[in-house]
Amino acid sequence: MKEIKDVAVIGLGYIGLPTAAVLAANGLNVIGVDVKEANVAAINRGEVPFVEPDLGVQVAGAVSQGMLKATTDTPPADAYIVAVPTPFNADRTADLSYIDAAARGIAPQLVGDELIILESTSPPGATKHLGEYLVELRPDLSLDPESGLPLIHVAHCPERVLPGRVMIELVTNDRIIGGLTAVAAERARDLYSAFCKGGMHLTDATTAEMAKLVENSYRDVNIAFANELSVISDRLGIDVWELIELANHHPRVNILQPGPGVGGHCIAVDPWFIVSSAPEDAKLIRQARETNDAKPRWVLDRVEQLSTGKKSPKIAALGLAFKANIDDLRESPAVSIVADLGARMPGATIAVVEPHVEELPRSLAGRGNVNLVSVEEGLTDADIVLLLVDHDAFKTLDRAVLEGKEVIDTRGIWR
Ligand code: SAJ
Repeated sequence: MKEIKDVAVIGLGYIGLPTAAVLAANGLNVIGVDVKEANVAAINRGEVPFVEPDLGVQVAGAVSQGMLKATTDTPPADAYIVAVPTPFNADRTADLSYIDAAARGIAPQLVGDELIILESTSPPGATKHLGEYLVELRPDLSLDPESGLPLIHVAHCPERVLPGRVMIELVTNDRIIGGLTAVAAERARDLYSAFCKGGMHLTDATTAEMAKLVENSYRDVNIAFANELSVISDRLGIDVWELIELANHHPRVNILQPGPGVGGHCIAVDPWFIVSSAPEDAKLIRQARETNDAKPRWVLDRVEQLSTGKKSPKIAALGLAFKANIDDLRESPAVSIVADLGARMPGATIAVVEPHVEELPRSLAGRGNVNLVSVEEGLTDADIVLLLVDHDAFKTLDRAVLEGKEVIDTRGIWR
């Protein structure tokens, strides 16, 4: 069996680049592949095209030692790690086109005995699809040990690292490794053991795919429960955060926190991959998505109620990121709430405060009644203060500045 010395990592984004850097730091010869030429050039200069603590040092070190290079063309390698996006289509089925494109790059380079690992979060069956597509492109190779043809080994190893802690969690988290065959899983485990200090749990590919989706769906369902409680509590005139805090004193209860909705590119997306693979059965998972997706609308309705009778209300919207203390605006409920407010209330002025960004995202930038301002400016003459993200900077605000204003605190930080 071939010893793995050269690894190609396809997709140098939030997961692929850290994985490439950590493999290179542990003695493997790594070639990173990406379609974005500017990112490839930056990485070859030892620079990182996005923010992730400690990643810059590792990339710079690996590049200067000649262990990490980036390119736009997939090279021959002993192992391939595919870490490309898996967004969803308009009908919420998974878009596997980036995985297919990666396969078309890999296929011509294969000679047999390579290990191909899919790391992208994927719907059940995607790893099998990748394996079958590779052998369709290369009928001289096989996945089947009985075939008599040279084999390729395909496995799924989903990433589960938390943005902001990627370089730590890559090393310390447990990993789930699902092979199309037992040999594929074992070979993937051997590769990850170069840097992974967590437990490595071997299974089949579909179970590994589902495990990742289930982790994020578990969180989504729990947050949906909290969001539903917040709507019920509002109707009953009670404080949902006190309610949850009290219930969580029970030794077997651990309810998460309500908010303005669920954002990010994982929890708001992954449950749909389960729903689309079993639409008749995934009732609770679908309902949780719908409950969380409905929360921004509920927040909007509350702002509108408080604005009734005011001719040109001044609204301060605090926070745009999808969660606290980060600059990531992807799938952020705060962004969609501000965009909808701007459209639904043309007479209102919306002062957005987001200390983690320098400019408004494109979806907000063109709106005449939405501006990015400092926290002082935003609060000075606001009629309504709408807290959307629990950034530390907002938690430490002097509450006196809120006096005399209508306050909607969607994260419960000013209770
Ligand atoms: N949120 C709430 N209430 C809560 C917790 C979170 O409303 O009590 C909201 C956040 O504000 C945010 C969204 O949920 O809008 C998601 O935030 P998150 O911190 O729960 O998760 P992500 O998306 O940053 O990262 C998740 C993690 N998954 C789990 O914790 C099970 C991470 O480990 C995964 O690697 C990541 O998804 C991924 O890439 O799939």
